[in-house]
Amino acid sequence: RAWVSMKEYEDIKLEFFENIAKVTINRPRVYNAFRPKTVTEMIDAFDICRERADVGVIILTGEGDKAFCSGGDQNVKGHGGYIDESGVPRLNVLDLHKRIRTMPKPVVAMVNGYAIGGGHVLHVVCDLTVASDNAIFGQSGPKVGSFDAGFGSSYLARHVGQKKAREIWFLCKQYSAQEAEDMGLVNKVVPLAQLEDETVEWCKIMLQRSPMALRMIKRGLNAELDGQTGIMELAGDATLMFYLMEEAQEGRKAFLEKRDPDFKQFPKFP
Ligand code: 2NE
Repeated sequence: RAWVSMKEYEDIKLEFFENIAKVTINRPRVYNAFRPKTVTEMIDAFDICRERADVGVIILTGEGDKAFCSGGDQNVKGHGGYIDESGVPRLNVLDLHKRIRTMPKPVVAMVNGYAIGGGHVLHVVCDLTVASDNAIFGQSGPKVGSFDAGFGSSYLARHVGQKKAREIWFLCKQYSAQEAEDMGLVNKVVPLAQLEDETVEWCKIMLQRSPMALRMIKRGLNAELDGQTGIMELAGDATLMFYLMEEAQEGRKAFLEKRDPDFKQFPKFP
């Protein structure tokens, strides 16, 4: 598959192939742990994917065959967060969670090994997860002095149920890909050698579906869980669709033509 680079980064790769963008965490030496710079680059990459009209689906993965992501880089963890190059402690991965959550296109986690700690949360936040049979899943926060009480716990519980989510967090055990599939944590498990083929196949199917329909489904599924922010996102897309209607255009035209709008011409559907 001829992936073409969309932009060069230090810690990640952003590539494109037939309307699919692939974001790869590229720090295999530390099992693709993220430092603030990694996350800043991922945020930039996801913003590009959102803006680019030719991107219909986004894959998030890790470099190599050992890890998807092992969470925050423990080498740079300090007081108040993960210390960036200028000495500022950051938890900017939460901003990345929000980007994935509100991305108006499907985001697929392609889990190719360990998805641990904050790396596990990344796949939890993605819309779909396709995993290789060597993938291992788990939270480790309470073992290493951390936790994610946001999407990493409440949304996890939506996938696997409250009891299982508490088990995952309280015990910090690791789960095989098969166990993860059995508990509803991943959508599909395939042999490592087939991981990208299967993930791209899923992406290609979604690319044949109506982008607006997928977008509204994602907004609706989020809205139930995301309170006023979720309703705001759903409402934003309702406004987008209204702006595409003649009825909305009539209001704008009438204003510019300095006349009363004629809304009577539009049907009132039951
Ligand atoms: C992932 C895991 C279970 C793999 O174990 P194993 O035995 O297969 O490999 P090993 O030797 O532990 O790791 C390979 C290399 O990667 C580094 C290791 O230090 C090692 O390097 P060398 O000793 O060979 O030089 N590495 C792995 N994970 C790293 C990390 N997160 N930071 C820096 N270096 C890392 C095993 O490696 C493991 O348990 N990793 C730690 C997982 C973890 O606890 N992550 C942080 C959780 S907290 C978090 O991510 C977080 C949050 O809770 C809230 C907000 C934001 C972030």
